[in-house]
Amino acid sequence: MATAPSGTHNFKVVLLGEGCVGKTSLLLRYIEDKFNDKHLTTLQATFLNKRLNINGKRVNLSIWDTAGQEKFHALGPIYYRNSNGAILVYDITDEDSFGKVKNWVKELKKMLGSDIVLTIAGNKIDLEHERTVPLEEAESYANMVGAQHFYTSAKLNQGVEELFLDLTRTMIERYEQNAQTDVNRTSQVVVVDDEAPPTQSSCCSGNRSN
Ligand code: G3D
Ligand code: MG
Repeated sequence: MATAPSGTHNFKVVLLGEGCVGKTSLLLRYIEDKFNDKHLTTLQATFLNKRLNINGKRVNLSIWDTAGQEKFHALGPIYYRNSNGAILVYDITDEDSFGKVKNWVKELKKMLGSDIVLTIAGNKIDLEHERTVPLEEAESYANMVGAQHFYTSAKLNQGVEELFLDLTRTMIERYEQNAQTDVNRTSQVVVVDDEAPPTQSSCCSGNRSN
C-alpha cells in the first residue's frame, strides 16, 4: 500500500501475538472506544479502518485483526504481506506471550526486511501486580530490534491512542525516506539516446566483396 494521488497515505497495519493477549480488545478500544463488548468481539472482522490527520497529512489505516487463527498456529505470510506496520502484542503477565513476540519479530524481519515498522505492545498493565515479563528486558529487547515499545491497557484505555499515533508517524517518516531514496536513485539514471540506425556502409549491409 502507498500514497493515493489525492495525497492520502494508505497504510496496512497487522496485529500479531498469542491468543488472549488482547489484540482484538486493543483494536476495539481504539476504533470504537469499547471494552469487552461481546457483540463486537464475536464480529471477527478482517480489518477495520481509521482515518487520521497528522500535521495536515491524511492517513487511512487498515488495521487487520486475526480471526483467532493464531490459536492453531495457522497465521502465515498471507495475513501480513504488504503490511506497512505491525503491532506485536504480549500480555505482561504471560512470559510465553513475550517469547511469541520474539518469534514474530524474527519472521517479519526475515520475510519483509526493514520495509515494515515494528511496534511492541505490553498489554494489560492494569494487572501490573501480576507482571512476569521484566520491564527492562522488554524495553532493551525492543531497542535491540529497532522497535518502539508501549505499555497499554485496553481495559482502562491507557497507551492505546499513543501506540497507534506513534506507529502512524513512523510509517509516514519511513514512507517519506523511501520516496526520497527513490528520487535520488532516479536522478542518478543516465538517459542515453537511442542508437542511430545502421547506415549502408556498415559491415552488416551485405556489400562484402569476397
Ligand atoms: P486476542 O484478540 O489477542 O485473542 P482478546 O485477545 O482481545 O480477545 O482478549 C482476551 C482476554 O483478555 C479477554 O478476556 C479480554 O477482556 C482480556 N483483556 C484484553 N485486554 C485487556 C487489558 O488491557 N486488561 C485486562 N485485565 N484484560 C484484558 P475474556 O475474559 O473475555 O477472555
Ligand atoms: Mg482476537
